[in-house]
Amino acid sequence: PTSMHIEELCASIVRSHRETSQYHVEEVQALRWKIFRREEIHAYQSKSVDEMWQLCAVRLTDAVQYVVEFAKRIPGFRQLGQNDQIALLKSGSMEVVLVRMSRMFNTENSTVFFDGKFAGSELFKSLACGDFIAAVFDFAHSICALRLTEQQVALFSALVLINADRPCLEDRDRVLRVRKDMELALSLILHRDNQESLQHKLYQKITALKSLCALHIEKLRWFRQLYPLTVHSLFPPLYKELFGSDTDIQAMVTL
Ligand code: 4D8
Repeated sequence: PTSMHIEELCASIVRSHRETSQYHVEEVQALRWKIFRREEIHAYQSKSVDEMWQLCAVRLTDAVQYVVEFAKRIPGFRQLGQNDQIALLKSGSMEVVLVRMSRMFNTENSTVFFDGKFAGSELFKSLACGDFIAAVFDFAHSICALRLTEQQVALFSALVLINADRPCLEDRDRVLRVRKDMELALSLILHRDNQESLQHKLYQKITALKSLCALHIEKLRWFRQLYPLTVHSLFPPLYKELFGSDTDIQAMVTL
């Protein structure tokens, strides 16, 4: 690939990221004063475990849908086989949601934009997975500490998604070729920003993302055992297909 080609690739991925972010950085800044009041936090904390899980599953699926749209606009993604597109989204969409969460995170008071206002980790108490929520908040802090630009977030997200090491890929070589372009694009951006030292730090974050997502799946298994009917009849189909163990892919095929 020529450097011109990589320039265009960068521009295209940055555009895709911008077009598939529900909120733009300036809008998020303007929303920072919106914080849940004590009574509102109490109302979330008083929800039953299954009620709060359902709400989070719905909110999370919403965020995932934007990530799917982002993936589709990554040059080369749509040219992969359908099964490989699904395999990449199954393992990568939650990771990208967690990367995107850092854009909606306020490090000053450790709150995240959720359900219309900024919420601290205590708001998620009724999920009964405090260790997972704490780890997610820690991760958001650590990404925010890198002070990434929107361009860097865009390229890093693409790199997280296009991963040739994911299980069940049919045409690993093809994914690898797309991957190589993403790596070049990220290097180009970091070089241009004079921030080459970020490269190593970003690759380290990928390890943390992987364990967070494994923990999410583990929590879902635990929840499904306790509330199989809630998962079966009230969770969004896309959520079940992405994170559940079943191999049924109806909602994914129609993405
Ligand atoms: O732009 O789509 O509005 C988190 C979910 C973010 C999970 C969402 C969530 C986001 C993970 C709801 C539940 C990150 C934004 C809002 C909803 C990502 C936790 C908080 C998006 C960025 C902030 C703002 C709970 C949006 C981790 C885990 C899920 C369970 C089902 C228990």
